[in-house]
Amino acid sequence: MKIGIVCYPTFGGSGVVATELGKALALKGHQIHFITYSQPFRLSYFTENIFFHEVNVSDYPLFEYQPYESALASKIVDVAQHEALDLLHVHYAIPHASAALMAKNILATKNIHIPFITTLHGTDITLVGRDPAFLPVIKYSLENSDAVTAVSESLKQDTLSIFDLHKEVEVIPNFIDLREYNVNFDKCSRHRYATNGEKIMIHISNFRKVKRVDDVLRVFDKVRKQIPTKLILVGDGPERAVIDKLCRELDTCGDIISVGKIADPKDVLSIADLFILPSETESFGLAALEAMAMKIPVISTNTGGLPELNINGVTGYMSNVGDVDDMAKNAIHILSDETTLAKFREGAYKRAEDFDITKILKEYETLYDIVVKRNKALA
Ligand code: GMT
Repeated sequence: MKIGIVCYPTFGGSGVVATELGKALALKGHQIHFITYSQPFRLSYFTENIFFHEVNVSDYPLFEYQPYESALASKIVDVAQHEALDLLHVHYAIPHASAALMAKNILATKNIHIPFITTLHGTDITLVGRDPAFLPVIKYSLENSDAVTAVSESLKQDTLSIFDLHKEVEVIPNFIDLREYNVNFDKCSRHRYATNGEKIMIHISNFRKVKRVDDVLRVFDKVRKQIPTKLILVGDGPERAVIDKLCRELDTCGDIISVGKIADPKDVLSIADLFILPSETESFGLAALEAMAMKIPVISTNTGGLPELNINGVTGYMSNVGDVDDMAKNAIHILSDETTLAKFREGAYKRAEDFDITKILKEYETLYDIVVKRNKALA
């Protein structure tokens, strides 16, 4: 099948999912065309089945805001027509679903009938999407998508209620390729970060408010008072300054290592003992799944789709949003002895097996077949 994939190419879960999906589909012989404004950050190589089409927006002096959505729709039309795409799969509703719908309508005037699938990832619904500035356009684009998928049951329910949507939303969870995690990582750097054999906690995010990175620091502060521990922060974003200030107030900066944005975090995960994700809302928590695939237990909140991933007492623990005392208590329990840690490591890995790409890829391929056949029958 020839599939166009539209996504955000920068750091963020939806771009990771879209890119890894494209790579896996290409390996299975599908021809994949990424259509986006820069090369997806996880796409470090190209194979014969992967193509990249850059969306450019001219910087006219008249524009205070660049009309990216129009440029994207035009590029989709061009690629769909000249590469003879069978299907378009857009990740993150804003503005990808409406651009895809516009492209589909334009293509129909040329007697080209191409269906599109919209995959919802989280903040496109739970934060940005519910903003009245976007809501009518997203609702209309979802209603007119040929299929809509959500990465968790929780996100599906949010979508149905926020948009009062009378349309089927299929849940296809996020995934990891376990083969990439079952390799021998060079763990020598562990001794550089934890010179005196300390435990290592890790947090990975885009440091937006919704991630509550300040709670990461508060939990860490409580844990290190009981167990010698270091904290590795991976990523960067708008909350950086808040974190820098808080670590000075708590006097924890000396035990925190900020490594910035890392395209593929497996190496740094390989030296960690515990992952922490205290988000306000989280539709799935791909970063937590990636940690679990590296046999790292997860301390998270119990919000959104996290209970569909993290199993209390097995893969880690969940607490109410903001309950840093409970999160710290649970972290200390897991880190307090090697037998407990080993048991949680095993539990985390076993759960990650449920989300292996070999299972999830089939679900996407089945949906692609259904949508393409239905579209052909209608055309
Ligand atoms: O909001 C973000 O953190 C970024 C966003 C994205 O589009 O990259 O992440 C969302 O999608 C991920 C991939 O499906 C999910 O794993 C994250 O849970 C989700 N983030 C939120 O819901 C906050």
